[in-house]
Amino acid sequence: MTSTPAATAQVGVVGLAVMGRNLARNFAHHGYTVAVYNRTAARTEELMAAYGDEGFVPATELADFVASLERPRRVVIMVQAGKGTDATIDALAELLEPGDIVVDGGNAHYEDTRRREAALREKGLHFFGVGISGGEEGALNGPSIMPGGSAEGYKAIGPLLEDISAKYDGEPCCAHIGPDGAGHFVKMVHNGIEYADMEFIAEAYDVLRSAGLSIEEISATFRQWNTGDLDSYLIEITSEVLDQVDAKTGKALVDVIADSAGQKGTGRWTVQIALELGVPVNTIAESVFARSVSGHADLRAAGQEHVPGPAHSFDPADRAQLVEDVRKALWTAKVVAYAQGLDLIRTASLTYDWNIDVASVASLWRAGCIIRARLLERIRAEYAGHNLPTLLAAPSIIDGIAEANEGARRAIGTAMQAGVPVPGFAAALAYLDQVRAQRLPAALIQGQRDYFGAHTYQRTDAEGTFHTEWSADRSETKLD
Ligand code: NBP
Repeated sequence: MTSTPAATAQVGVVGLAVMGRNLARNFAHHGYTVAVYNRTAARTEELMAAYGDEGFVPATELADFVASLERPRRVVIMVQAGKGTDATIDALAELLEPGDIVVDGGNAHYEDTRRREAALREKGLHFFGVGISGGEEGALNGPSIMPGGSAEGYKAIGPLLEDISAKYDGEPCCAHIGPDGAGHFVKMVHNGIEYADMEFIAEAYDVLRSAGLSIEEISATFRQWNTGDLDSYLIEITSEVLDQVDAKTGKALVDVIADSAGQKGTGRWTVQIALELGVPVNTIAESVFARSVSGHADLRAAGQEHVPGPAHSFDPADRAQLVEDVRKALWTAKVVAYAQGLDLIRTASLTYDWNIDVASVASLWRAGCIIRARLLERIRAEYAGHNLPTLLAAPSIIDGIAEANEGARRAIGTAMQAGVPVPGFAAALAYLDQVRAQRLPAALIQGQRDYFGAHTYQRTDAEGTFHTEWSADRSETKLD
């Protein structure tokens, strides 16, 4: 380009692969003039050829892109997470000026976001790590948006993000989550819960299939469940996937898809960080490990050949009862996964001083994102104005667990007896039983630790720290 373009665009998007292109169009559909730039000019040309009349200012040079933006400049980066994001930020930082706003809408690790935010703050730039959920369709028509960054910067970028976000009862599914990495952290936990939700649905399907229900019957069951408290995007698409017939073989598509589940890493990050922060998220961990087991061909081949056990199929005495019991197991497990994910967010918020409002997090997951579900409105209402130690202490959740308890236990017990793997369901139930136990066998573990490593223990009936002389006369010493 030869002449400097006039600063006419209210927002710019860098990175025009599927997500960036759709987000740019979403901004345009809301009346914004959108500057667009992509490293490889062909993508910009493709966007202009297909949708050039929607309100874009294209640029082939990053400097021209920056020059075409009104001040403070608002730039949304939608490039591959990692090196691509760093390269783009570095190039932009050379061209932007204090007060400008840089948004990373990719799936960045929140620690990277903290590092980038600190580096750009030094230059007087506002950096936002923004979690965006909803896939390509959401990016175009309204995603759930989780922005983390300065309160001052949010005043300039927040209204635009709220405009393009999904709406629930007219309320935007976008709100300022907190500073620096808070938005990307919340998006990561969203994905962790998504892993768990999907695993639970898969386990429910497997139990019903093993009990002799046809794919059509299971699809109809999910459709029915989607009219009640389990109403959610993931349940809805499950019916659609189960209904799909493979054109090549005439079989149900699910029967010809290889049973090895992939992952891109956000579920694993959730578990890694939960381990570091000491927050039990066993349902999410089991979901990540379940995908891992599915991909271990050698392990599974050896298991199929050598490991004894029941037949992975059974004949239920009462089918209708089984279906209802499985629904209760699914609901219970789902609640536990939300409780664990929100607990992780609460703990991270305290650790990093993010001051995250859990009710607000639940509110912006109500539409637009992959885990959107009817239950989230109830969760929002339960957290609003209450400092719950756990979702499991919320009155309506307590009632739900009580109502589902017997059936959920029966379904999980039946599956285990029949050799149907239900690691997610079992983890959820074990967690409930752990947190409600009056006494945990951790007392015995403390005794063992003191025996072999003199790690000491506390007593239930006295203050202080104690050690038993295990290899001598087994008398007890009080250490402080
Ligand atoms: P991709 O993750 O496939 O990335 C492709 C884009 O990154 C292209 O525009 C490419 O430019 C650009 N890029 C790369 Br690769 N390296 C670059 C570099 N060094 N400098 C500048 N640009 C570079 O795109 P996507 O699937 O649209 O996702 C974009 C972001 O959104 C990712 O972080 C992703 O994790 C996140 N996200 C995706 C989804 C989803 O459903 N796909 C959902 C939510 C979030 P080029 O054209 O020149 O190669």
